[in-house]
Amino acid sequence: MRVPILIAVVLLVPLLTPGPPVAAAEVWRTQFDEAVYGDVTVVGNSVLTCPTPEQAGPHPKYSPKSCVDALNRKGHGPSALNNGHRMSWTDVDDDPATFTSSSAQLAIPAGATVAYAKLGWAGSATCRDDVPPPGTPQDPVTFNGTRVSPGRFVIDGPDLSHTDNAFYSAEADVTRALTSGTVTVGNVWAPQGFDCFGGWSLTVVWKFPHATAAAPAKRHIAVHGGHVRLPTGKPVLHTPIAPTHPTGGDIRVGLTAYEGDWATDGDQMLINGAAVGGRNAFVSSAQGAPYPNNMSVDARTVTVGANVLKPGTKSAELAFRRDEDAFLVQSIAWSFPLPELTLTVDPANPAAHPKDTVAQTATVTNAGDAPATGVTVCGQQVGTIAPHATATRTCSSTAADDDYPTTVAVSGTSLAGDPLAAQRSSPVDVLHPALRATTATEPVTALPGQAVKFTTTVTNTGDTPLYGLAARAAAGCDPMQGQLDPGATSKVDCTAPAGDESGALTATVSAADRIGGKVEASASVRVQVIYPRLTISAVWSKDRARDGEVVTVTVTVGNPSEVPIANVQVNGEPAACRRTFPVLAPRTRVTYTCQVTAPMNARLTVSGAGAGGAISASAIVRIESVSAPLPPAPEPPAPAPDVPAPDVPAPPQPVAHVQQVSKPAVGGVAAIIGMIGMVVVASALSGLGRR
Ligand SMILES: [Ca+2]
Ligand SMILES: [Ca+2]
Ligand SMILES: [Ca+2]
Ligand SMILES: [Ca+2]
Repeated sequence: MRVPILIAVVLLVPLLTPGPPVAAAEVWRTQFDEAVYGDVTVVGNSVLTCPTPEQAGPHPKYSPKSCVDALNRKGHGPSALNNGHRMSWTDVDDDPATFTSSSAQLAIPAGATVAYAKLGWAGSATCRDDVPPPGTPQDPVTFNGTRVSPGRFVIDGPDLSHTDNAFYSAEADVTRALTSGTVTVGNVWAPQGFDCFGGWSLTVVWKFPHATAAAPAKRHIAVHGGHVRLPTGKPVLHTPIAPTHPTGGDIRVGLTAYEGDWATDGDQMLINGAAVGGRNAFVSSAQGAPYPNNMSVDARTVTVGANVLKPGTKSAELAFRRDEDAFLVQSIAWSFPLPELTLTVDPANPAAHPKDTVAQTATVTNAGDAPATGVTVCGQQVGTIAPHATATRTCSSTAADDDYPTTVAVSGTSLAGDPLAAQRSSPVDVLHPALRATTATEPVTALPGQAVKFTTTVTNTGDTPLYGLAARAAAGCDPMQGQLDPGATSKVDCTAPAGDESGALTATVSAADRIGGKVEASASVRVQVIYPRLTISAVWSKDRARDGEVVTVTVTVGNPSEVPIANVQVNGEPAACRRTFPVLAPRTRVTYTCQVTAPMNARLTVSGAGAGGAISASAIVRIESVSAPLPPAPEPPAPAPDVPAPDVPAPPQPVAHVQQVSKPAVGGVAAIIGMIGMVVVASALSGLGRR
């Protein structure tokens, strides 16, 4: 395609490229160079397409249909090239001010932000039988309706052969203007005519602030821009490019090029001599464009095998070869995978007792798409972890005396020597389980062998909840609650039999903390074993009386024990001395008199109700007849044990017989239990003597 080329290299925005103009080709400018939790996306579209039959005019050399077929990768030869058709503008926006426009769909993960976005566009400066649009190639384009001027503009120099058209290219940073979704670019300057092209691409680096499902590991993104022209006179072009960051994983390369013809092959892109994309690398295939061959722009990402770049190398040689085709390369965006070690520990919050061995399972995952090597975790060698593979080790430490943090650390390197590290600190809860048990400080009174129910108060005096609380005592305890938190208190009732003598009854409570640390506490209640007793004594005013003479007898009934005794009955003879008292309070006695008729020789018996006769005592009343022979002088009366002198005046000349109190028989204990706890004031009942 013979075209006079008179347009000089033009550089706009000198701030970006200070100094004298550089040669149009062989220069890559690094525009973005950062490891991010993200990746690079490239989309684009053409602004020229096949002519309608009207646009093609009468008797076209190749039918417009053959052009449309080529859009869908059908056909071959000149009829499948833009070279054979009067390429015409597309204009999809509703803006009459734009003469060209087209759209592409940009999809970046939800929640990602744009780290960098550049809009590139290019077109034929001239082409055969062209009808140029208004303005000039360096005029602003519209980007989603907003005018965007070239940040950098390049146009081919005059050194092209007569078989090449001049191309221009332009780029602008649109990071701030970019939104996800449909991208529409208008007014890309391109003439209509044979072999004309025009199109645009958008190179977007998206990222998250931290690892996410969409970006589980960082990738090193390096975006380079240029105007790398491979005209018909140049079969191969070598361009060094840096930086690179290969780490042994598959690499993605985002590419933007123009005027690569699908129907002419033999064109290659080579990285360090290895061909990427086969023998027809430039085919005007753009991500986001509706046709597989848009006849203007290559804008897409390709995957490059891990062995193409040696891990650790900082630069590469990018080469372009051509046979039939000729093209312009504008952008190379590397996306190098980086290994990334992530660490989880289980348990995440260990618990231990002082000096215990604390064991945690460390799970190390390489979240990246490149291998991690020389991996060690808590001092243990793991070696290489392949992309997305996992290794586990058990990490152990000795527990301190109190809560402390423990840290598991993992380290390694990428095949490029990048240090990798992760660590996880876990608070170790050092448990000090402790339990305190108390009972009432007041002693309990009980009969010998009596089942005594007593309450034990249990307090968790440690720093960790206790579980499985259980109490035990000689005759059993109630069930307890399942959990007792630190500082909390619980009560439990237990039963144990009193012995024959006063002593202690003990309950023991056991529990365990959440890692099985057992604790136990005991508490005892003092038991005063009591024996109910009754006493009775009788004195009479004269020992000898005439038959039929009335003699006064003074009877004293006492309860010398520590418990009230109910339903106290004085029975027997003489009948006049019988009495009933509802209760006799502890350590009280009552005294009363009765009139009996001489002579008398009888026995009075006192018993406690419910005792079944088990508590009893008796006293003899004997008054001789004056006609009877005089008996020997009686012994002087002796006071009943534990019974103080009565309040009533002592009868004159007392002559009495005092019966010793008796202990209750064992069989009577149960019946006496019911008396315990009753408090009765004897005087309120009888008005008789009390002390
Ligand atoms: Ca062409
Ligand atoms: Ca328009
Ligand atoms: Ca090609
Ligand atoms: Ca071409």
